[in-house]
Amino acid sequence: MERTLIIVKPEGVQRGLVGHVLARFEAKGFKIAGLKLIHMSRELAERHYAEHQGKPFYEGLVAHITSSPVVVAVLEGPGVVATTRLLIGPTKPAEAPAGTVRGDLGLDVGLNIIHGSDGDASAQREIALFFTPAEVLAYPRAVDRWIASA
Ligand code: D4T
Repeated sequence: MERTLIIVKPEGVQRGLVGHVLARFEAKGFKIAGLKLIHMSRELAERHYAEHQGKPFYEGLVAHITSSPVVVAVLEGPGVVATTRLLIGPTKPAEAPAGTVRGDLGLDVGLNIIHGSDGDASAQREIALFFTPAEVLAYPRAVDRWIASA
C-alpha cells in the first residue's frame, strides 16, 4: 500500500495544531501507520533537507526545524502521496487556497505548518530517515475492505 511522510513542523506543535492537522488526514480516510514526537538533530535535518543545501533559506530552514519538537507521521492509503500534497497546499501559505492546511493555518513560507513528501521516491527515502521498519505498523481497519474494493 502507498505511504507518505508528513511532519507537523515546530510552529504546528507550538501552536497546538497537532491534533487538528492529523485529524484532517484521518478524516480523509488515510491510515496512520507510524507516529512520533521527536526533536530533530541537525544531522537528521541536514539529511532531510539535503536537496535545499546552498539555497538562501537553507540555514534558516535547518535552524527552525531543529528548534523545537516536531511530529512525524507515516500515512497510508491509495494515492496518499499526491492527495496529501493537495490537502497541504502550495509552499507559500499566501498562495494556498482555503481548505488546505497551509491556506487555513499558515501565514509565512518559513512557518508553513507541515511538510509532506513530494513523490513516491522521496516518500520512501523520508520514511526510512525517520522510522525503522518495525515502527511502521501494518494493521487492519474495517474500512480498508471497502477502500480495497472501491
Ligand atoms: P516541504 O518540503 O516542507 O513540504 O515544502 P514544499 O515541498 O512545499 O516546498 P520546498 O520543498 O520548496 O521547500 C521546503 C521548505 O523550505 C521552506 N522555504 C521554502 C522557505 O523557508 N523559503 C523559501 O523561499 C522556500 C521556497 C518551506 C518549505
